[in-house]
Amino acid sequence: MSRIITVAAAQLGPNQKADSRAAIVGRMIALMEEAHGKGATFIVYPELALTTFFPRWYAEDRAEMDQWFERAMPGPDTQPLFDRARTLGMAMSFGYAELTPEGRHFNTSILVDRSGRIVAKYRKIHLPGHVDYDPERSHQHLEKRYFEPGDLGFPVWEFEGGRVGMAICNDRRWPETYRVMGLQGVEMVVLGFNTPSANSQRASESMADRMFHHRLSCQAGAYQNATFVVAVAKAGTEDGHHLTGGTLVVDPNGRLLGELDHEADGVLVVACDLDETRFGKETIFDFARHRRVEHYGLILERTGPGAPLGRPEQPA
Ligand code: CDV
Repeated sequence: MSRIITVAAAQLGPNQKADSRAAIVGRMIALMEEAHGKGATFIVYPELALTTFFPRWYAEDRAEMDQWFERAMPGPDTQPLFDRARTLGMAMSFGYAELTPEGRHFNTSILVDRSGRIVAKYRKIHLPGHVDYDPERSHQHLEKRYFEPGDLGFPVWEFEGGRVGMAICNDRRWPETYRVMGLQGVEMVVLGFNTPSANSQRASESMADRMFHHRLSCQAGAYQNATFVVAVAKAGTEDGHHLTGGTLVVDPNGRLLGELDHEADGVLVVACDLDETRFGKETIFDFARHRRVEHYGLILERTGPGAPLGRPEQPA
């Protein structure tokens, strides 16, 4: 199989509360057809692609939020997406809210192969925000209320002729996300995001600051692990709340290969030669030769920061 993955980063414009799943899936199919016409064989959609970003809304009774969750994948509303993907021979990845048969709630994303089979699942690990209503914030971000932290780790799969891993939104800001996948030889990280353009706890933070942090995180993760990163936004004003755009593809050098400059539905198609990951993996980021795990113990021992380890006679 070719080592080139022609990937489509399929940005969605806003999904309003009143939009039906069927209407949103219709838009996703239109993007898939456009991506196919541009030569893509793997399409990546955003986090919580099928709904509005509901964690911005507080419900005293969290069960009220179950309306935004999928009990089956594919289900009646998403089956047409799977059917179209199979007909076009398009592999895909998208995010959705998962409600398991045991009643557990996860912010999930999947890899679907060209035959329409779900071959991989990832559940978001770094859940931002808070559990309870917070009147101090300009808006709520209740992912910690409505989801459990993912329980599947950060696996990498042999997919589309390469090594592909998934992350979701806030995960992209954490070096551990990429490094755990880097240690499995990841060549393409695909992730979707819903990033409010305002920081609910810091009014002075500008949209430019938010975009800078987004690019910085994706570009650093790509470079330091010699992998492509495909980051896909749900963008625009959703239920009166603005989400940034910034759908982009980064190469293993950390360079931007392309970025959408709007906040509507649209595809960014990029041919990614996975062999371009080899140089970084075999030189400056040859982990086997250069990592010094004997000095990294604190990363697993501590979650938050603690006392400095340096002593007076042993300068830190
Ligand atoms: N959906 C997210 O995870 N959003 C966060 C916001 C809250 C900062 C993000 O990291 O983009």
